[in-house]
Amino acid sequence: MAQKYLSNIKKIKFEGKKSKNPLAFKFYNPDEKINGKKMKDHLRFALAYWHSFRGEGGDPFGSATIDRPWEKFSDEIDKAKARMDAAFELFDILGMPYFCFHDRDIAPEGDTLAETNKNLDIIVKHVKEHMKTSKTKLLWDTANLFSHPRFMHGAATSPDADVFAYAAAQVKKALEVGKELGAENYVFWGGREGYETLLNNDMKLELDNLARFLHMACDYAKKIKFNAQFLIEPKPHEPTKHQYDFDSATVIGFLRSYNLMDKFKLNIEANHATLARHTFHHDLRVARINGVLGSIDANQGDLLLGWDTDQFPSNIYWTTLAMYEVIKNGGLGRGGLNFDAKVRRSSFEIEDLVYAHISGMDSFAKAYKVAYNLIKGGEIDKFVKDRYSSYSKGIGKSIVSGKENFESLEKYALSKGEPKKKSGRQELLETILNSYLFE
Ligand code: XUL
Ligand code: CO
Repeated sequence: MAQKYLSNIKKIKFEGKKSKNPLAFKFYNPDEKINGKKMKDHLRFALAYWHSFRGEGGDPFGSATIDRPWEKFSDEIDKAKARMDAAFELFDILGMPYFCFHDRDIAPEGDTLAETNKNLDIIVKHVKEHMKTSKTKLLWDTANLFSHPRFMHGAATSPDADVFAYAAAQVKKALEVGKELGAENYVFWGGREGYETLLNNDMKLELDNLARFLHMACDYAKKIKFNAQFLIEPKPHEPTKHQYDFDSATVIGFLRSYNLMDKFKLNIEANHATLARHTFHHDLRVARINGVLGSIDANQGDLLLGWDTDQFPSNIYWTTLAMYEVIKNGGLGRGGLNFDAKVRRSSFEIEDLVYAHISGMDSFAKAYKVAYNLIKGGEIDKFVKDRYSSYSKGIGKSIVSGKENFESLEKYALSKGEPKKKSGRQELLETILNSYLFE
């Protein structure tokens, strides 16, 4: 594809860790084989259209700092097409296997829903043209059910049934778009599904309606034969004070209560986990052990700041622990690593977008290797196995196989006396992890 907007940037190549070229990968070698597959097929990186192509660098204290050359058109459809052209140039430069978008990121909202859908159709056609020649595919799409004022009280959990209906119509269209563009997943992030005060809130009805909405989405996807993996993305707060999809554990409880567990997996975002006062690692683990680790929004927060800073991931310690869970999960299946991350307001140049993605891709590639070696080395697994070994013999085996009760255990405890203390060896284990990181 002829480069129009990013013509001064060449394709990013792998040059290895000794390279000092800022426009090269140091660890991400897409075709390198590890653990039976190519790096690019393990990592399945995606670019988040909303941050990289709609982010303008504004914050509550200041206006936009980012001024892209493709934003020069006055007609909104021309502008939307130009953005998409620039995006496919960047995908090519980065060798980005996937991208993700909200419906309203890619096409402008019209005066009516019908007009909005028409705008979307025009841009979807344009995307399809690009996808004919591009290697980049759609990891997931989603519907923006939070920006427009109509959704100020929520969408599927709005107190107004007309808003529920509007949101249903919007998701119906987004599912059709996903099918049209071959999306491998479809994401439901709760937007404004939550509350500000319980004084005006019927929580039971709102949660029942959210479940009704999700069931309807599943039914419609089945009807149109859209076979994407459905994902729910937990977040504890922001924009609402309390988001219903608080964290992995809460969402799993919700899915179980409403008979949706076999229809959904989770899309875990690092910065959302930390906002819930969990580590990224924790929320991935909870999803994994419940069989619902589906995909990842790859970013990082700043632990000194209490909001969703959506930074590009560069902390190798965190990415390694994340990859540990992914490998233990047997990979991400149809999911991937979507850079739901934005360049800082002061990183306003196009090159910054490229550096940011290189940093993220390298941070996960290095992490994958470290985590793979750590698992292969086996010290952690062996330690954990030994730590719980009392459950594979004697009384422990009998507890696990359901043969004991409180009376039998009292008898055992009375005869056995004080249990022996054993160290958890946290510091040793942290040193072992470091030895793989510094290898
Ligand atoms: C918001 C967020 C969303 C979802 C998609 O915090 O992460 O961008 O990923 O709606
Ligand atoms: Co996200």
